Amino acid sequence: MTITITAFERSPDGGKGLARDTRVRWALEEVGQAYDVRLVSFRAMKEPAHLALHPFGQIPTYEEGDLVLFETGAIVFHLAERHAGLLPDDANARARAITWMFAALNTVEPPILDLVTVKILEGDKPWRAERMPLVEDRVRHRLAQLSARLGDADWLDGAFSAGDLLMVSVLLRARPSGLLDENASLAAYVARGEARPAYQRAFAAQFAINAAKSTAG
Ligand code: GTB
Repeated sequence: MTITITAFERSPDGGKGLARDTRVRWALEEVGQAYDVRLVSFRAMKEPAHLALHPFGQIPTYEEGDLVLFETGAIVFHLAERHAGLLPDDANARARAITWMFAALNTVEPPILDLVTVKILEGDKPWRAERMPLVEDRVRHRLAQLSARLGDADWLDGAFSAGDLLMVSVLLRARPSGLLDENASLAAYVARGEARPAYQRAFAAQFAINAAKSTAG
């Protein structure tokens, strides 16, 4: 059955892979599923046709026959459940990998998103200068906790899993601030994720769209 996802017609990051369609593309590549992409403009995302797929008017969405999903965690989980490669067979190991999926989205991503909010959306507000160090310290603290748990391991719990896929995706969002590279062990963890052939294919596919748009002006 054909799988179709949506992505930004023109990503604000110009193809750095930070928009959330990249993590869905990565999951699709890891499990060997071909997919189509429908590009949507910011205006189209808020129109009824897209809102019927995504109640919050965002990307990515996922269509497979008459199944429509939104929320990257749910999409990655769906792929991981139905195809081999992203969740272990052992029930307890599987539960732990799912725990890391939630940890990535519920515990690590929020402080990183706060950083982006202060920097971009609140960049001109009078409280920015006072708030930024607090938000940065919260990210540093969370990254330190995560790297303490990772230790010398390659991945969070045994073999690479959907938990790592989401964690690496979330951590990539901290890289532009410099905070990821302050933590050598997590920077190396993210680099291991980026080195995976499936990630490389996902990154190249989203980059090609955005590079084509830049060339077209
Ligand atoms: N919780 C949802 C999920 O995980 O699927 C969040 C989805 C979401 O935030 N989508 C964003 C969106 O559609 C795109 S990824 N935003 C448009 C809107 O809300 O109107 C967030 C994103 C945007 C831009 C960059 N960037 O340029 O670097 C990175 C990430």
